[in-house]
Amino acid sequence: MKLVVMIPCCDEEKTIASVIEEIPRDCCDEVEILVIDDGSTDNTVQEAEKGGADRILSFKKNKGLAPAFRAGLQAALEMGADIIVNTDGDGQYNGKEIPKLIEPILDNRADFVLGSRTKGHIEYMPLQKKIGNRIATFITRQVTGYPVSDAQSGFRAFTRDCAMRLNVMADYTYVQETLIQATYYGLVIEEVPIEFRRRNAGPSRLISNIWKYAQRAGVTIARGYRDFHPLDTFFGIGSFFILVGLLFGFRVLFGYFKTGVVAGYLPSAVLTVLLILIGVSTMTLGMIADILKTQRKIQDEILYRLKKMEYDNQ
Ligand SMILES: Nc1nc2c(ncn2[C@@H]2O[C@H](COP(=O)(O)OP(=O)(O)OP(=O)(O)O)[C@@H](O)[C@H]2O)c(=O)[nH]1
Ligand SMILES: [Mg+2]
Repeated sequence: MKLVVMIPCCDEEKTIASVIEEIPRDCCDEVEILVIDDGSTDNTVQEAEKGGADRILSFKKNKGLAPAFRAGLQAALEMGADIIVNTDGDGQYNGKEIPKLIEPILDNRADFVLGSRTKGHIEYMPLQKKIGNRIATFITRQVTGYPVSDAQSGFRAFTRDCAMRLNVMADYTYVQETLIQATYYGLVIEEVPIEFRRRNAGPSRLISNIWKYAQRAGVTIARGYRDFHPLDTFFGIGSFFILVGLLFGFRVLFGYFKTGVVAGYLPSAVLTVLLILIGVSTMTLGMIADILKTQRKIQDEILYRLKKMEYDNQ
């Protein structure tokens, strides 16, 4: 059984070596550490080497956390990982908790294990981040139907098969998208309480502004929901327009019964037609999106089989 611990990071020269050193090398038959350096402008790579990273993947320029995560999963599969753990390079997650994190996978109970900070212990988190976390987790829970308690956690473990099933498309954050896909494809998720430490070295690299993060993560969640639940999305929006249109329609109808003419209610009549047309068009888009969902499912299945052929037959 081989474990690959992947650490996507950007400018974490102060912490990366200690993060690597903290990872227990005896929690699986074989443990390797993969660092994905996303165009760091400091000495992250040299420090990762000093810390004992087994493989370092370097991007020439910064591509973002989600592309780094995607590349990391691919590289870990190439390295022959049976289990993949993702952790951060800033030392906020405790590497000594990896055995606890992978336990549900070793026990064959789960495909995807999520380290939950809210079920565990948070040493420090600014209030606005705490609120943002709660809101994003609540939305992810509604979208996935899974009672997740900390959707933004970066301390996660995946089985090899689960890693092959995931196709991260976002360019900013992967955390919610992976949960949406895993629940949609029926993978078994389990949460494990974990410790979250204070960030000691410098400001957050990912979340410089909580509103910008909310906007970008919000778009990713909305896209995920739209892609996997197109009928609910477009029929929901379409029904709203039709309902409002009908309300105006009733106004026209009552006016007609009262006065015998429609002329006095012309603006309402026009609005009725317009809103119902928009509603019906939106529903039609939903049907097209539903066809695209089927294509997406087929493509995900093809990619899964290609990955199996590519990585399992090396
Ligand atoms: N690949 C890549 N990794 C990044 C980027 N930005 C941040 N990271 C890494 O993603 C992980 C999480 O980023 P943080 O900035 O710590 O985000 P956070 O933990 O949610 O926020 P803090 O609590 O303020 O630390 C860390 O390992 C970062 O080095 C990026 O642009 N590309
Ligand atoms: Mg952090």
